[in-house]
Amino acid sequence: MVICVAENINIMSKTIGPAMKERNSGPIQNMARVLTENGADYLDMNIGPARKGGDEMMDWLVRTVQEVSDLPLSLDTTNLVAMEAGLKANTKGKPLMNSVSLQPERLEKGIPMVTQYKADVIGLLWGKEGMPRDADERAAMAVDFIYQANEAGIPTSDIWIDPIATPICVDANQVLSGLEFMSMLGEIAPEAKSIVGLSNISNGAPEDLRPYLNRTYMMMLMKYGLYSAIVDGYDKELLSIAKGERPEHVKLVHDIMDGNKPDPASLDQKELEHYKTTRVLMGKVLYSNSWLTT
Ligand code: THG
Repeated sequence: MVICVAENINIMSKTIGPAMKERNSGPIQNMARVLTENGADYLDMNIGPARKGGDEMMDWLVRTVQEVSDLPLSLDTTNLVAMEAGLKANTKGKPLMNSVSLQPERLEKGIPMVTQYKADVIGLLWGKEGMPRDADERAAMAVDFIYQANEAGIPTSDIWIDPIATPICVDANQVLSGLEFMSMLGEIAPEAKSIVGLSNISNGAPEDLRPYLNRTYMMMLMKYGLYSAIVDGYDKELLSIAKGERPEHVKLVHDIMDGNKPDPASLDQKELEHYKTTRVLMGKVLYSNSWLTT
């Protein structure tokens, strides 16, 4: 079972963005209802950087969504004033702060908020010099984050480490090192949780093909005990996989990762899609928009 944080209530969305700005609750509440029905475990409240008025927007958004859904919320903003407004407005279970990075100023202000509001926190592996370059840098940053949080009294089990997924069409090596890091996290900090933004991986790919990358990528991460994922809450197939309802396909993907090459002629359509997509995400085949058909 992978905990699913639905990403769809976000300010970048063509329908939700304007609704947030106009404080038009209808489209947002409709979406929150559907995501809840679809089986999401958390709803991400993504208001972006929201430099001006972010606190009012987050406060309004949290109240609006809580009127129609009992799901716990993930508060997604880099604006810590807005973050605090969301934590104050929250009434539905333990909230998830999305996120606190390793940038010194964000750590300093973000960590005390985690303890004050008894929240869970996403430890985003983004530091002074930006994004980690490989698995070892991610490991070092994860250790650093957990250490500093523990010092402030936050138990490791309240920390969800996010190695930051990047688009496959931009850098296949980053996808590989993210996976490699995930294989290490269980040994580095067995009590820490993990979270990965699956849609990041398919950013830039044709819209109709994105789900193939997101789904197979999640199956690959499941090999290393992925705890949670930020997902497209309209992708019901993805939610089924997360709930453990596609064990044969997951096994196939893990076998391929272990180097056991199935005979492509023996695979049905869906298995073949997972096979091809796994090979692309493993860096064995160069990504192109026609990876499924060639
Ligand atoms: N880690 C953490 N938080 C995150 C991310 C992460 N928050 C933001 C992001 N990544 C996850 N959320 C989204 C939200 C939308 C999309 C991708 C990731 C997306 N949207 C479509 C697009 O841009 O084409 C369509 C938007 C729409 O119209 O709804 O792809 O990695 N901790």
